[in-house]
Amino acid sequence: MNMTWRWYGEGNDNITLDHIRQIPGVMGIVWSLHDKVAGEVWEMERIQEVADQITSKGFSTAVVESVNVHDDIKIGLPSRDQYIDIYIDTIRKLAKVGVKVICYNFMPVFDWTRTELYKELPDGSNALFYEKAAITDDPRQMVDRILKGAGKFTMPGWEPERLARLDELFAAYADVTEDKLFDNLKYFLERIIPVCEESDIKMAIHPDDPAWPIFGLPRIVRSRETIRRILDAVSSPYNGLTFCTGSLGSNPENDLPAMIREFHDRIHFAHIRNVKVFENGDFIEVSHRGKDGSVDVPEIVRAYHENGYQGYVRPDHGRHLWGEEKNCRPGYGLYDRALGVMYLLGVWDSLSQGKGVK
Ligand SMILES: [Mn+2]
Repeated sequence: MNMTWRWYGEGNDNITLDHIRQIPGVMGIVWSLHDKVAGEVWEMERIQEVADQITSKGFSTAVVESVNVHDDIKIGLPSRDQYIDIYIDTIRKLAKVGVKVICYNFMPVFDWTRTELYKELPDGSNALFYEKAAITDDPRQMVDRILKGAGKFTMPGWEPERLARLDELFAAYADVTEDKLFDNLKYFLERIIPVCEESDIKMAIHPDDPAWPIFGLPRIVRSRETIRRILDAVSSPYNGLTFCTGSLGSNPENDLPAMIREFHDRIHFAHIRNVKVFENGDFIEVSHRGKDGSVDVPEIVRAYHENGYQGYVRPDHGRHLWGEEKNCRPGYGLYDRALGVMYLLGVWDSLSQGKGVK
């Protein structure tokens, strides 16, 4: 496995590349131009600038998370073609700085959804929490809560400017059923995958988080069946998956190791984290250790290992430890993610003893 770390960029992340260099085993930086909204042109100079910062510290630039997909593409408006042209332009530019994988999602209106950003765990740390009963019919309440909790930090998918138009966005998606959203994804993939093949960049769709529809909005990347349908829609290996155990693991019906064994050759990027799912369906993010939550992390790593997985991996969200929540982006502190890297590599290395699997 090729271990990576998500970094929000110079001046936009209190964790520096020099910090990240000291975490054993991290080979690449997962990056993006975080000030770009969906549909905006990415200038080559800006791309090159960030790529140079990353490579100057000895890291690979191979994974970008995310290039966001404009709502008009997801809704299927006539204007989608111009936004797909811009997306294609970005793919071609990213190929020039060594990008091999683009992680993206196809969730309407919201990215990941939680009801609390700093829920205290029994050990005194805190983490992102989803309380089913707190999801009311009014999405505005949840948006206000998330944006207030995030404070000074920006979060991908939670842009205040875009969410200010919430009513408008919901109205635009009113006729978008699950099948229509799927057709719009297929249309998008059919246009971009030939370019990805030329550019040698693999697309890796991120599952919906949580793995079920919310506020009446369709969500189409949430289970074995829905993922199979997407991979079959455009059968190129360049149409692949970001396999996120936290997102898919929010639904205990998803058999994650079995899904990895089935999809491994289409998984280009692995997000590994643990969630503890309660009987009422609430869930909270916990440490990466398998025993601390509902996701059998050692078995997940084993499923990758037995298939000789060479793809990119990152510890996904972490808890906030030792007071760092006062100054870190929700889910993206330093300490728990660093512990996660060591746990994942520890399991991997123990499986590799004497087998020569890197
Ligand atoms: Mn994820």
